[in-house]
Amino acid sequence: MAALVSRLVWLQLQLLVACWASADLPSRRFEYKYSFKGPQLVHSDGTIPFWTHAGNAIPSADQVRITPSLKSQKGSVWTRSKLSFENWEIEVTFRVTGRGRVGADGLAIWYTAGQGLDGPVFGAADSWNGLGIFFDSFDNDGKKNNPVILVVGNNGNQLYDHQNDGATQALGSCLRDFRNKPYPVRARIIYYRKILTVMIHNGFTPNNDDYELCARIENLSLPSEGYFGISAATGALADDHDVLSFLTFRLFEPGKPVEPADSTIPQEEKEKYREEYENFQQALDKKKEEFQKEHPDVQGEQVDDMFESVNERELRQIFEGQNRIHLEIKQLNRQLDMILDEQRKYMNLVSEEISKKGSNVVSQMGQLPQAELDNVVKYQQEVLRHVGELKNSVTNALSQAAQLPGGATGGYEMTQHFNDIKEHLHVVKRDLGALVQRNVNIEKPKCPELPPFPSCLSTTHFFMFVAFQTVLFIGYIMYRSQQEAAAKKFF
Ligand code: MAN
Ligand code: CA
Ligand code: CA
Repeated sequence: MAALVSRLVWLQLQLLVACWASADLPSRRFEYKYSFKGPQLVHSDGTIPFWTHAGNAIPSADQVRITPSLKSQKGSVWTRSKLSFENWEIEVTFRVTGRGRVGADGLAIWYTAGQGLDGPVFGAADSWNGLGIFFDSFDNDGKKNNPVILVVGNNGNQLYDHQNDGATQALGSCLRDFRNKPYPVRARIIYYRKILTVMIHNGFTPNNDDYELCARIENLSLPSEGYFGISAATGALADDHDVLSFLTFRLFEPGKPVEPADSTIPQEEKEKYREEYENFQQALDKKKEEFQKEHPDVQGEQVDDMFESVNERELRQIFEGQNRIHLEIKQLNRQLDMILDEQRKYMNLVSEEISKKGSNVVSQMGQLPQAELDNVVKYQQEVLRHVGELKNSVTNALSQAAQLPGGATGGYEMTQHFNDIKEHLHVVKRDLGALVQRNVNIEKPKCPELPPFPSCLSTTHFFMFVAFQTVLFIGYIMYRSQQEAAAKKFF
């Protein structure tokens, strides 16, 4: 009993400690405007969304080669806009690779008041205002203390001592060999409550948790607004300096609510829409330029107005077309529902009559064998099943039409949806064809007169009606697609 009580107390204590520890942890929010990562890191024109690159940097789909392993190269990548987060965390994943036992010169991660697009400090500007974290591969001062990781602050007035590997200028450092590792190396840099913490994942494992502390600097004041950047350089010796991802998170004090950003939309979706929007804008700008070239007399603002209205008209047309399709499919669905209902009533009547008149009907049917009677019933059931399938198919088409994107969210997706609807209608048509074929093929037993039925839609009329509707609808869809295509060509 005593053991149980002490165990309970121990558990409660642990829980308290855990609560207290987690209460002190900041919450983080991913900031896509200050981040990049594969697998679609670049736009089709080779630029990185929200970032600028300079010098010998080569962005590609899954990484940015800040420098290739050629002599005297310099490259850098900078956020296009300044950020003003009081607290932040970044996670940079990179590889430094070279064939030599010794490589050069290294890579730097920056948070500075201005973009240091070019310069002598690992490919970026000297006299920076802010923070530089240097992954210095080459031992310029010959003290056998490289590769090394240095944290160097600057208020905009200091020049970096490259010849001495900044030996007297570092706020903190750690010796780490980050070259030629089996997995990418990762740096996690946290700036929280004026404390800078640099954690390094040495790239020996793919494991997410293998970070080690490199440096911790307290009371560090950084510019309230700044750019993130990453740069690299080579000299007489050279390495490839490749950055796979740069992820930025804004940190929020515990208890303080995370500002409601547009975070309810998944990141990939936002990226996709943004990219589509940017592509759309680019195409529009190009058209405007072409138009301006052809009509130099028209004022720039007038051109803007003109193209804006074209843009809006396209959106309205897409929206209206979509609405019409939606309504037409709805109508078709309603009609199918009615037909299905009539068919069911008819079947019920048949079976009721048969059971009512029993042997009487069978005898009325004269020589009609039981097997053939079964055939008639089976055939009717099959008709019902097929109509049911048809209805499902139309319902699917209807739901697909309802999901059509509501704005300029991509011609490609729009075409896909239309294709899907066409596909469904194709199935409807094929089923109808098969049904009609069966109708012809089945050798109809000579039925004796059945009790009189209420006058309702005949099967042939029904098929003709549905086929007519389908053909009408397919025609309409094709007409719409052509119209859309023509509208797009206009852009
Ligand atoms: C040369 C110079 C140095 C550089 C080394 C290693 O000595 O370009 O600045 O650090 O090569 O690349
Ligand atoms: Ca060096
Ligand atoms: Ca050195």
